[in-house]
Amino acid sequence: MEYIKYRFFKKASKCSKEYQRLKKEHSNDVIAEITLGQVLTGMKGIPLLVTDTSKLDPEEGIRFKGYTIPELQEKLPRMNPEGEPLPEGLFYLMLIGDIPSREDASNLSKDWATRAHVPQHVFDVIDAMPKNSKPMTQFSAAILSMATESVFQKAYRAGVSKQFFWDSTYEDVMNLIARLPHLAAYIYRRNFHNDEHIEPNPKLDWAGNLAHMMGFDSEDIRRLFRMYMVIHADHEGGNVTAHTAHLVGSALSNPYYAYAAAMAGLAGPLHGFANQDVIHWIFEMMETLDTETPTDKQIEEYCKYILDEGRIIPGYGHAVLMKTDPRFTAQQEFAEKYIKEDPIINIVNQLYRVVPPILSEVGKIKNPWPNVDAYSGSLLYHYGIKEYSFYTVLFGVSRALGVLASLTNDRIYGIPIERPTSHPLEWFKQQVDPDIEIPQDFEPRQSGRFL
Ligand code: AMX
Repeated sequence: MEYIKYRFFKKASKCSKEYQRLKKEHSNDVIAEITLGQVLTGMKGIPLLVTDTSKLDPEEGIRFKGYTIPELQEKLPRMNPEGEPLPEGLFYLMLIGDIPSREDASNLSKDWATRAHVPQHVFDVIDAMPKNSKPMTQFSAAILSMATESVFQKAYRAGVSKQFFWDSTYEDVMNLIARLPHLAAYIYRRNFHNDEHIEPNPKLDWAGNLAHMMGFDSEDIRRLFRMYMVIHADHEGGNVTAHTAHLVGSALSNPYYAYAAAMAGLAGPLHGFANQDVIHWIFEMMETLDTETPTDKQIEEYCKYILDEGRIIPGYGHAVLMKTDPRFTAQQEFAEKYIKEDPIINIVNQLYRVVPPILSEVGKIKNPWPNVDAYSGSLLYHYGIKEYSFYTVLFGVSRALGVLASLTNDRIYGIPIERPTSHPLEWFKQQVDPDIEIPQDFEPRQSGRFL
């Protein structure tokens, strides 16, 4: 067993024993109460999932294994001293729980390079789709079609014991992460560069190789990609992508199935689609206002018009966060450090001044502050990746790091199939107002009686 896998096994099997002990000794202890409001607003704030890779604090933002983004920028290994941390280092941290050495990160790069071969039939599946298929449609279909390679599925069919499920899951997870850059770059070159594909360079790091296969070889873009891949990698377990992968994985579907399903969730406008939607929205605003340099007043009026139309302002608000997203701040600092002047970045900064007071006035919006997506598109656009319908695919490549590290944990912990209980709306009415009149044809069912 190679040493990173062995280190994971040693660390995770201790946690697995603790998981099983808690289950055995404390299953009947009450840990939380839930309100009807939480049920009716998307299960917000109910502690329902075990996720060890990262934790989101509403005021402070994300911590990966306890480390904030600025702490990671200081501690994680880099390619060169003035550059950005390597996503390989963050994956190691999320998987094993310790800050890796430069050598550990570099060994992960090499390991992924040896696993990066994408079978031809996956490219054939992509090529069979019309060119106007959305990049996220092609990306999730390609991941699904790669399930032919699942080591877990073969091990399961061969009758491997439950206690070893983590082993073949680990292999799938490493293979899948290793192949995502090639898939993403293939879709990018297919849609936007006349199918002129670029072979991987196994000597490059994971993010650098993705940039290379997309056709970008400058150190500036490699630095941007390393930063982008680190800050988008995980956002605890309840977001749509992470929760979907966990849910589908809990049925013992193989990691390719679980991640393809998660990518269908990431493609939604309230989630990862915002990564591309922000730039689309800015262009739509410039076109409507008939100017590339709108004033604060014009932006304010446009935002009010959008809200009056019952539409959302993408890149603003969050289901958990209540402050400016530290991932937004990390990107803003990146821009301040490396980019002198850019018209779209100027507008993004202008929106940061103008939008929060307007959203605050609406009242019902819990968080008027920007999230990660408010900035990311402007950086990609600045460096020449102007095809914004592709941006969510980059988000998907990055998010695999956290979500698939979690899936490997799920398998070593032996987390069971997820199966919450549902009730008709009338049942909920009864819980809060028992005197309410029940419709004649309504027969309540006992909770948890049927699978
Ligand atoms: N623009 C307009 N309306 C907004 C809004 C925004 N940016 N943010 C929230 N609202 C509205 C909601 O649509 C909801 O309206 P409703 O009661 O009429 O249905 C109301 O305000 C209350 O919403 P909330 O409790 O503050 O947020 P939520 O948990 O329901 O939704 C989120 C969170 C992110 C989906 C929402 O803020 C939003 O739609 N933001 C814009 C899209 C976006 O940027 N998504 C990316 C999030 C980060 C990510 O996953 N990548």
